[in-house]
Amino acid sequence: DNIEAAKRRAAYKAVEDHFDTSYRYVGIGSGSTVVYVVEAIAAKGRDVTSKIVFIPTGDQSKQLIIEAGLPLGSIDSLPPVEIEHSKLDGLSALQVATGLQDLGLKGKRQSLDVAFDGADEIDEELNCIKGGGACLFQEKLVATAAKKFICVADSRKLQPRLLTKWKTIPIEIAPFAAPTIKRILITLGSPDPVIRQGGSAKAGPVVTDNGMWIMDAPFPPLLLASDLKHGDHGDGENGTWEVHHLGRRLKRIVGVLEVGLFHGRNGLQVASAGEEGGGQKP
Ligand code: DER
Repeated sequence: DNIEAAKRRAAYKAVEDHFDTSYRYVGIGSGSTVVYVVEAIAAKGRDVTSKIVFIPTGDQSKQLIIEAGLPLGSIDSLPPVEIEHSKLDGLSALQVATGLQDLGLKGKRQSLDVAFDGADEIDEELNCIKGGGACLFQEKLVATAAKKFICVADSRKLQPRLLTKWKTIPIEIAPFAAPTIKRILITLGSPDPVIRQGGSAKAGPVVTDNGMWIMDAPFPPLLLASDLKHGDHGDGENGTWEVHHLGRRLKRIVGVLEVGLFHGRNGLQVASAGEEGGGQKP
């Protein structure tokens, strides 16, 4: 039908524009759209794909890579980065960790050449809500480990601001902390956070690939640059500022593993600080 056709077109375009045969490590996301990304890459033939390691973002993504005959890697098998210990002489932990002292390693934070993934909602600044498929932790781990994060989505996902059509922020949490996290989210203005249930697929909560639960927290729509006087927060695209700071506030709740807010172009710089996924044109 035309939605599947739109997903496929978006996926083939993303691969055409952002996949390069010189790449060595490629992240593969989760969901139904990324299936077409794998199809488009596999179509390039084994002489291309056999030289590349494909990094999954969960069990579905892993199956996708295996079934497409692509070489399977894993995020914990990537080459390590080394630091010359002499560079730390006389510096405090805070000075090095906050980059006050450039260790010349920033460019080495991303070990993947590119990561392709879907999203549940995207705004015009390429901020995304992710986690509809309950894979957001490994998706963000891989997205922030990639030099380029390509979000692939059909036009249904594009909204003027986040939380327009997709009403909740998926949050991956430690099951034991669920009541406490729910209480805190309510005090932060989320009217009715719910633990995602398996429904007919599984009695009780959905258990993620990491043995965690998903709490879906409804919030009012996020703001965009157009909602605020430019520069209110003094760092360019305000919408991204909103997403970034809401994401960090939610991430700080004890028991939260990861939050399903990825932020856009601005985020690319922040992503290089290893905080959140950045985004390229879908
Ligand atoms: O969980 C996620 O963020 C996935 O990327 C997913 O929600 C996208 O799913 P779709 O491609 O099937 O719409």
